[in-house]
Amino acid sequence: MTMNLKSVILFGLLLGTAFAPARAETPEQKAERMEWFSRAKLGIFIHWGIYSTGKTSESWAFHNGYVSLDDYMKQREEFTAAEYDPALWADLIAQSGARYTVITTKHHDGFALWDTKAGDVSAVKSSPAGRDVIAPFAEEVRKRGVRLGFYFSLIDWPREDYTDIYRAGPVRYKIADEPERWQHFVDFNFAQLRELNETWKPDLYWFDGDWEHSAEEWRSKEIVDMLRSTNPGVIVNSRIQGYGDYATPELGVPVVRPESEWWETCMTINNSWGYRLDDDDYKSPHTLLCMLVDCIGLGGNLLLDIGPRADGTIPDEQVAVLKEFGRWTGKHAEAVYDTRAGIPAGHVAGYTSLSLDGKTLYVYLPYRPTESVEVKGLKSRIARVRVVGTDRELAWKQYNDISWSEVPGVYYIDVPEEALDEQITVLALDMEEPVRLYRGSGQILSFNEY
Ligand code: H79
Repeated sequence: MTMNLKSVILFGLLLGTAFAPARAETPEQKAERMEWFSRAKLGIFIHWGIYSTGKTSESWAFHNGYVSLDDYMKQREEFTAAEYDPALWADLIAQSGARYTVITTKHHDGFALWDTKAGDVSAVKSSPAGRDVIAPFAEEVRKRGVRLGFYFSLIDWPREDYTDIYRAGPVRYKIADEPERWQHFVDFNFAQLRELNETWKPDLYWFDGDWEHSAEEWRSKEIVDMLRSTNPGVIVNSRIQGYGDYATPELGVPVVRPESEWWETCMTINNSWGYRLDDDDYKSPHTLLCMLVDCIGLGGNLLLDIGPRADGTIPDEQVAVLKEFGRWTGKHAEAVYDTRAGIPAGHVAGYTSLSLDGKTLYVYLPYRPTESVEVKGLKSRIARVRVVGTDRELAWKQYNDISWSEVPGVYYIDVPEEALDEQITVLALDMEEPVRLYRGSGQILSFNEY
């Protein structure tokens, strides 16, 4: 039988459909899936585990040889969760203005905070807490409309079937020599992730430790496909060797906008991820709020970390920061959520963002201005200047608005003392049209050119 061109094409199409992988997402579909994340701006990260005794760092303490694995793991005897009040945690998170939270379900030490059936090391089986501490947290968080994220370490250093090349001392084994041993570990990781995914269908996964293995070794693509198969809207951070949705710069706000449209800076509240007895070097609410508006202005989110103690109490300093975040984000909600990246640096001294329609320029002032705030290079005319979170309007003047020059006049906005917020004052510059900027180096007149 001969096939004409039409039937060859038809046959090819049928074959293609049958064997094509799950259809790739269009950019529009991804944007829709990322929508809540884009508007969230603030998330609260929680590092809680057996290291929350405050005596060692999370996992790295034994990995780097500061304590033995045995001594490190002994801390599990102090993981009581005796004062753990998940409703209070969720209240604090919701009150801070965060729209999502990410909790460590398991760090690199392998201690699982939920009732895993896949392994023996968990809050239920190996600590005096004797219960699943993720379940009630998930419930309380969702009751308050806050999105739920799970931190999950791909690495599980203590396990005998795990291996990596960065360990001090001899490598446990090579995957090429013992592929079944590695497969055993991969099966374990899949089993734990399946439990988390099927029980809670979290809104986000925050993987960590991907640098120790390739996508092929972790089976990154299969992990993400597996999670999506029953939890299609889930968002995945970048630390899964190329299969994530958004970038995760750690401990530093970028200086220029990251290439990735979606990103989040994760940040410690002092100098540690987990609770530490010897770290009282807390960043001030002002410093941390500056980081938040810096992220907002560059089009990203801030994931601010707290470290509760092993008994479940949250140190007063951390509570105070969350409360002050709540006051500030509540008052300035208009300039926090539903904004997009601002204008480039150089137009005004301060961080900036834009309303989604581009017609309001938000200027965040991390200082107390003297007399006025200067805004230059703004071609769109200002119609009104408001102090966000108050009913105050501000007067301004414009100088050098010259008819023959393409350089727009410079605005000087009066900011009286009474208008100031204790932390960061936000001005809303309502414009007659979406923002247009002058980005030149000044008009040079032909008759005085040098
Ligand atoms: O959970 C917290 C930390 O324990 C964990 N991520 C946060 C959220 C973390 N700690 N360090 N890191 C992530 C990055 C570590 C990178 C390094 Fe390396 C590992 C530097 C040295 C070993 C990668 C691998 C770069 C060089 C070798």
